[in-house]
Amino acid sequence: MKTIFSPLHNGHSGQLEIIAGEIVPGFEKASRAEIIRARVESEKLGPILPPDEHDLSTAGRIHRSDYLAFLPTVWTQWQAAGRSGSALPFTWPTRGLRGDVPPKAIEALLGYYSFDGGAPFVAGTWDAIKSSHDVALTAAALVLNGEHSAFALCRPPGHHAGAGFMGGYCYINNAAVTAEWFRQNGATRVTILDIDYHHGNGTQEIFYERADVQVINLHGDPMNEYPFFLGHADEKGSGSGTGFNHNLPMPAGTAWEPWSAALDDACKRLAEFAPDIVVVSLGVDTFEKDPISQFKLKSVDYPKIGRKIAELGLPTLFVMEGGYAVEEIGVNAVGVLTGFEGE
Ligand code: SP5
Ligand code: ZN
Repeated sequence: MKTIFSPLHNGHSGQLEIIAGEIVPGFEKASRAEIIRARVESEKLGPILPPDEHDLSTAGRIHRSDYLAFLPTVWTQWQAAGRSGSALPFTWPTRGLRGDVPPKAIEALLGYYSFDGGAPFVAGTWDAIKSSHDVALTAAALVLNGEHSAFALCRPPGHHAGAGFMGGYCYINNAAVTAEWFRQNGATRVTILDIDYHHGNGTQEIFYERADVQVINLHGDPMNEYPFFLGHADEKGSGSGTGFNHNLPMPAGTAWEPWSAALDDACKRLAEFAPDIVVVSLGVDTFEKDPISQFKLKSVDYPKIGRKIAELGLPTLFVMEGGYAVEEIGVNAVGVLTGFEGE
């Protein structure tokens, strides 16, 4: 399996975040992608190739145009306002406030275009976002052109980014862009199978009214887990999309047995939909030692996930999402891929 990777992700580093009331170094750090890349090499998964440049036209079909136009300007606006550090929001237009009037000040625009304070900007952030988007589309093109699978080693991740907002370390929804691109280029039906620990709220929102892109999520129950405000089992899609969104929330402490039973269930629903292509939102923050997550999967479980997905027998694009146990992130992420390849 080929891997697409760009070193430009390294410019998106040095962020801070607030977790449990403490300011800590960001968990979504550059070493994550570097360690996965090194493991792809040492496991001899296949060639590691740079992305081709892709324009934002497909992204523009799933994201709001004002949001996409905003992203490349954030760091310049932040500097023009005389600020340094990381560009971060601190106020949001929640219930009772005007969410329909984009303000002018950059610190307010950051809140207008986000749902949490988990998507900081530094000098290299836009180039990293764009490279991650290009990585996803370049890997997607491999699959469309006949490769059975490909690995988009995306960083930053994407599945929390909605049509008009960032959050949860995500800016452009890479997996959603590839699903839309497959639809534009000959695929009739596409499934996004999201196995990141966190619910892919952005992906769900983007395709919620559509019957051509099935979205299946396995994740921590939003009653007690981030992103909290979406991801319940009763969210099944709306309008013509009714029945094409599937949420399988699970409680803290979930280990391999119940988790894999949910994956079996997901694969059954996926096979019934019979997509032309599967996009896997591949998060490995389901790992027992993940510092911000509560599932109990072990490293030996990840190849079994890959094997199970391979049994579907469908062209498959893996798009990297979360996973914060940096020491084991390469073993776990690449474990899914080698398992898929039957090793
Ligand atoms: C792509 C992705 O995986 N994004 C995840 C963003 C999670 N941000 C909020 C994390 C809150 C963690 N709270 C747990 C406290 C652990 N002591
Ligand atoms: Zn996650």
